[in-house]
Amino acid sequence: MTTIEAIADLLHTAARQATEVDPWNHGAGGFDLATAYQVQDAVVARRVAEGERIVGAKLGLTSRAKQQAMGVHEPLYAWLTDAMNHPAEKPLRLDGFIHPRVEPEIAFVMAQPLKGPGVGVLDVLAATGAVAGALEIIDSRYRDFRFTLPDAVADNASSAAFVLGPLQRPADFDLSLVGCVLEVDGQAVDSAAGAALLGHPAEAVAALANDLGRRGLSLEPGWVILAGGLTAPVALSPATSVVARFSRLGTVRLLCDVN
Ligand code: OOG
Ligand code: MG
Repeated sequence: MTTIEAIADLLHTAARQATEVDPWNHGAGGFDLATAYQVQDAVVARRVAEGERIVGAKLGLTSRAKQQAMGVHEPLYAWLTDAMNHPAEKPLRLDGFIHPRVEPEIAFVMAQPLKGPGVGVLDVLAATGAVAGALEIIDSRYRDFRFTLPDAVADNASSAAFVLGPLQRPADFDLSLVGCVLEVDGQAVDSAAGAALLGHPAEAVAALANDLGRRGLSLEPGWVILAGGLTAPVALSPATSVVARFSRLGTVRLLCDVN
């Protein structure tokens, strides 16, 4: 078995068994970013082999708040599957997670295929069928949620679950000015505007389309794209209640089960 397949096995097993593993890139002997994306593909292939379906992609570390919180200062991308799509009305059971955290995001639902290179904000908006507020639940498989950029990429960028808010037409409002207030157990703990994501949330989606285009891949109609955490993430515990209130995009709620 190649190293790539062996690391993918360890990360996939860690996710399935909700156990932590040590990151590889503490010092010498790690792997580079290109190898990390190969591991990511192998991790996602294991999910697909078990019956999950790719339903979209996500950007990560696109805001300064997220980069500072994780100590990693470059964006990355990863894949979303149908099993990660958590219905808003259902309490989230935490027993399948290691150390879950939640972050507010802005989601795009593609109506047209979109393929880089050369994709810009206006191309993204023209190919978008709907936008929504969202909550992403991330759950790094690494001990203490600590990693380097290649580690996080290999781990499919901590992807675990996401909750979509009400879908809105991407009408005549500016997504960079959309405000978000994050409330945890009834207290406002953080806030941000869409511009936190590389200046404009659609700029993040354009970067994804351009990166995937270099690999011959496009964003596909129906796909959900998460543009990246707007604020620092917040740890989830049993019975935690999370509400993200967005201007223009409505409200997204997540309630964690009591056990
Ligand atoms: C890596 C995934 C980043 C985001 O929105 O920034 C991410 C992590 O922070 O664990 O999903
Ligand atoms: Mg995220």
